[in-house]
Order: sequence, then C-alpha cells, then structure tokens
Amino acid sequence: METAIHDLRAGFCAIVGLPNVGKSTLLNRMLGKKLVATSAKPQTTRDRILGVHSIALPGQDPARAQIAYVDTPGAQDGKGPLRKYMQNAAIGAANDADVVLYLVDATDRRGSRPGRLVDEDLAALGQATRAHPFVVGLNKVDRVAKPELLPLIEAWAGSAPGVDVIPLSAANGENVDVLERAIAKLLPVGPPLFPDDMTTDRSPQFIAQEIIREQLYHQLGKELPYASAVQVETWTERKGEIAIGAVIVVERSSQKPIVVGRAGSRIRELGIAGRAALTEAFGKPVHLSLFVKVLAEWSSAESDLRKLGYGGES
Ligand SMILES: Nc1nc2c(ncn2[C@@H]2O[C@H](COP(=O)(O)OP(=O)(O)OP(=O)(O)O)[C@@H](O)[C@H]2O)c(=O)[nH]1
Ligand SMILES: [Mg+2]
Repeated sequence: METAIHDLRAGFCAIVGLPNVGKSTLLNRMLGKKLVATSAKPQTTRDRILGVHSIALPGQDPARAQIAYVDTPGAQDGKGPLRKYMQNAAIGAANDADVVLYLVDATDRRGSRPGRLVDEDLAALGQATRAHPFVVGLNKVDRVAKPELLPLIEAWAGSAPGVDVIPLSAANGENVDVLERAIAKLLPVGPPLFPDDMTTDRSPQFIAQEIIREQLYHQLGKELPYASAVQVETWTERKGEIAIGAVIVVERSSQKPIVVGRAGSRIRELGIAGRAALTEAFGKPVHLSLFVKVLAEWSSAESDLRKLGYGGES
C-alpha cells in the first residue's frame, strides 16, 4: 500500500542512560536551541521533557520524520521522593516510547560494559529499553581516540541482534544527523503527532526555570544545586521585553546565605548569567529578579515536590 500524502515517520523517542552522559546536551543540539538544563554535575535533569524535531529522509518513502524526543533524568539508584520521581520519569518515558535511545558516555569506563544495561539498579530501565526497538548512541567521541572506539562499538553491537550503534558528539554535532536517521527508521508511519511549529509541551516559564536552575549547577558548590529548585512567580511581557521574577528554593535556612553570597554577590552573579542565558534563549531582552526562599526539606515532601512542578503526569 502506498503511504498517504500526509504520512511521515512519527513517534516518541526516549533518551535514557546514566547520569551525565550528555542526554540533555544532545536534545538541545538536535533542536538547535537551549530547551533543557545541562551541566558537568550528574543528575541535572529532574523531569521528562519533550522536544519535537522534524527531519528530512532523502530518498526514502516517507521522506520526512517527526521525532518527539523525551529527555529523562539519568538512571541511578537512590532513595527519597525526588529520586523516586526522577527514576519513574525515566522508566515511564522508556515504557511509553516507540524507540529508545540508550546514550552512553564513550569516555567513561562504565560505557564499555553493555552489561550495565541489566545491572540491578538499572534493571527496570534496561527492561523498558529492551522491550522497544532501541539505538545505542556512543557520545563524547570528540574525546576518544578512534582505536579505542572500535571495541566499544563492537561490544554494544552485541547487545541486541541488528542494533544500530552510532558514535557521535553532542558537543560538536558530529554524526548527530546519522543518529537521528537511525532513530527515524524505527518509527511507525502515520500522520504527524504535533503541529509543525511546536517544539515542546513545556511552557516558557518552565524553560526559564530550567535555564536559571542550570546556573545554580554552574555557580554553586557541590551539594547545593541538588537541594535547590527554581520557581517563576511573575512573568510580564511588554514592548518586546520579558520581566521575570523567580524564586530559588532551598531546603534549609543555612543554605540561604550561601546562595545570596557576601553582600549579595552570588545572587547578583546568578542574576547576570541567568539573564544573559534567558535573553539568548528567548531572543529578546529579559529582566530577571531573583529571590531566595527556604522551604524546609522540600525534596522529601510530596506536596512540596508537586508545588515545585515535580509531580502530576509522570
Ligand atoms: N566532550 C564532550 N562533552 C559532552 C558531550 N555531550 C555532553 N557533554 C558534557 O557532559 C556533561 C553532561 O551533559 P548533560 O547533557 O547535562 O548530561 P545528561 O545526560 O543530561 O545528565 P543528567 O541530566 O544529569 O542525567 C556536560 O558537562 C556536557 O557539556 C560531548 O559530545 N562531548
Ligand atoms: Mg540531563
């Protein structure tokens, strides 16, 4: 049967893997803009986030694909309501997907062990991955010598019959188009799932929170980003500019002075960097006012988690 004129390859692709392998960097790269927070610290992503990307499939029928990527929190062991929420977000996304992209850090020794897919702490995610067609992406090849890469590709090629193993660099874009075509190949043919101009299901406010939260990972010490959340409280658009009022929520009163810094120096720096990143992301001038608030032990209280946006659909 010939494909209908409006048909294309369309479906959901969950991006899963260990923390810090570059899942969010890859999603931003594919969409060509900053949608989600990335950082050198593991467990940056807390929630599943949708990013829709349409690509051409030259010489194929259908000749177009609409891939609905779902970025997920890095798979990890851990306790407490926030960790649980993060784990469920990743497993849920993999379960709901048409295709799973299992992303591996090719510079990490753990990346050389496909067995990791079935390790105990990752068992549920491994199972969800294997229940679907999946593609393995070996990321960060910009930092791996070619001879070291070949055994890695071979090892992962053995993880399932016929599985595509694509070396790539989310940082410089190398091979990302090849990866996307390998994913598209596995999607069902049908009508588009989303309108052409839609890139995410998240509000601009949510994206702003992610962008501000990313600055916490960049500028605060080791522990504090994990004890923090960001909430946009006011949003005013006027004369082509956006004025944003946001609160940085911490867990303990002892954490507040650290975020504020000596004579307000830290929060000023956060504001400057946040404003620059927001201005770039939204393509118009942004004014940002930041405040710090203590919400005692928010990450262990289900009701506070929901208040901060971690809850609901996942
Ligand atoms: N050299 C290099 N670094 C990369 C590449 N992709 C991502 N990174 C870096 O790896 C770190 C982690 O990137 P993220 O995109 O936040 O990783 P993630 O998998 O989303 O992490 P979680 O959300 O914590 O699970 C950041 O410092 C990125 O700059 C790559 O292709 N090459
Ligand atoms: Mg991430």
